[in-house]
Amino acid sequence: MTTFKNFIGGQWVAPATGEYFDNRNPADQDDFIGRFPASGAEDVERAVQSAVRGFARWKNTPAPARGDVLRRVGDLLAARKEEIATLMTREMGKPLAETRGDVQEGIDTAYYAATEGRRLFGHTVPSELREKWAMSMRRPIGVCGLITPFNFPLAIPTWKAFPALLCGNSVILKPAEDVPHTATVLVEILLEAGLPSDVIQLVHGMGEVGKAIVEHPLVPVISFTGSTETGRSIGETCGRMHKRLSLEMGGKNAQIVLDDANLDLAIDGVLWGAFGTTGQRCTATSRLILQDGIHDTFVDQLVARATALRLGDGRLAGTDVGPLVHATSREKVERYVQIGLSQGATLRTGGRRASGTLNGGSLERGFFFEPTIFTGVTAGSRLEQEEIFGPVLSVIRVPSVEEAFTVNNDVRYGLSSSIYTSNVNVAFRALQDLDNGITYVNAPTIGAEAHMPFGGVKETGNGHREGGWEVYEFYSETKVGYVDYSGVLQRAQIDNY
Ligand code: UN1
Repeated sequence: MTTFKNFIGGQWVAPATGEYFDNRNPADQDDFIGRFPASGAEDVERAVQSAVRGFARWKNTPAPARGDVLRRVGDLLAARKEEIATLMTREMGKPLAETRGDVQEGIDTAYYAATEGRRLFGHTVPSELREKWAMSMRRPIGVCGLITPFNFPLAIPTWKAFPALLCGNSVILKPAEDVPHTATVLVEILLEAGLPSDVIQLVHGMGEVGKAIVEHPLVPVISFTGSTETGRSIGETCGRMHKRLSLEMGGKNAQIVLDDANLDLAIDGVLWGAFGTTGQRCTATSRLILQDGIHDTFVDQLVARATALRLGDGRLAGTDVGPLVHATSREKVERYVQIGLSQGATLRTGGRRASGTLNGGSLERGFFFEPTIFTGVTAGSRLEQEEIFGPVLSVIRVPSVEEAFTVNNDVRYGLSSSIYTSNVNVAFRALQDLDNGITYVNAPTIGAEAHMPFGGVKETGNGHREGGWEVYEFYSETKVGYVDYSGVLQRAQIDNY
């Protein structure tokens, strides 16, 4: 039996609780990966004490040198890309092409962070007074508590950890309990690349570990990706404790297809957006808004293509769609199928657990669910409004561009949206009017690139962005410096006016 450990205080250690949880392959519950620490508040306390010491030293390491460590991390991830992709697929199910992409997103994030070590721009501006210098610079903040989800087991921890580290902070990582193996390998790589061992702490476990991190007074920065409900409660604690908080939460993303669209391209797009990662992306396409003129033809072709998707072990060539991550997420999907049926939507394909064979065994050993499409979904119904996080696509029929925009915007979330049209004016209107953090034109709702800001409006986020240049502002504090070299007292706003 493989028993894994936490990384706390510069060592791989067993949890103070003495307790563990099992990690199994969601495609085949008979495939046991290992047992991982079910840690508690005492483990978090040790991690924080060590991270505070790590911060004191790391913040004084020059940013270009911090960047050099992250460049080596990128090199090591690249060298081990195939191995990490394979263990990630075994751990959470999505096909190898997608886990390779997940590792690549981490590599991209590492190389971006490495170069940022030679930027971290401040501003120098003219002073309103003579012989006086006015400038701003970026300072690290302290210990950052990072709580990450299962769906991008490598990429999302790197989105948070690499900019946090580059800015000179120390990090406590609490990965989702579904994907502890990938996080373990990431920490091994950070250490191998030369990160001082008290600058990174890895604490495995369930929700109480995250809670202990969020509530710890010596952790001033929290970044969380997950459900809106958990994010709201983290936000309440962080508000009370004056913590800096970045939230990435739910989505109910729509792809709009207008009558003038390239339909083949739009079908490829929605299949990838809705059923890639088994619909378990914050950016997944869960609504398809079709204009009247193309509705029927589009649905017929889409249903045929979705029904032909091959479910299976993501490590095998030919698998299009892997399993859901665990039993409770499949139960949630099943509940929403019932909700859709009871609200009068028409089930066009899927709607049930998959049967058939897997590696000579049965698909029933995993949490497989057939790609599911409902048509006749009413705007405002629960199926249309609520995040499902599974392979369920709701089709809404609209008469006009205006109505398509209204339906897109009329949900509580606002992460990504997509529009297929050949009309450049309408495309630019969509960029302007769709209430989302990201809008794609003639491309699906998924596919954000690591060097661009990532995040959503309304209940998807709290105004911060991951990725790109903006995330470096989240993980650093602005400091302003004035240097008066005139040799006399100069009173701003007074002596010069
Ligand atoms: C997420 O859905 O949680 O844009 C992240 C994408 C990926 C990242 C998704 N690059 O789909």
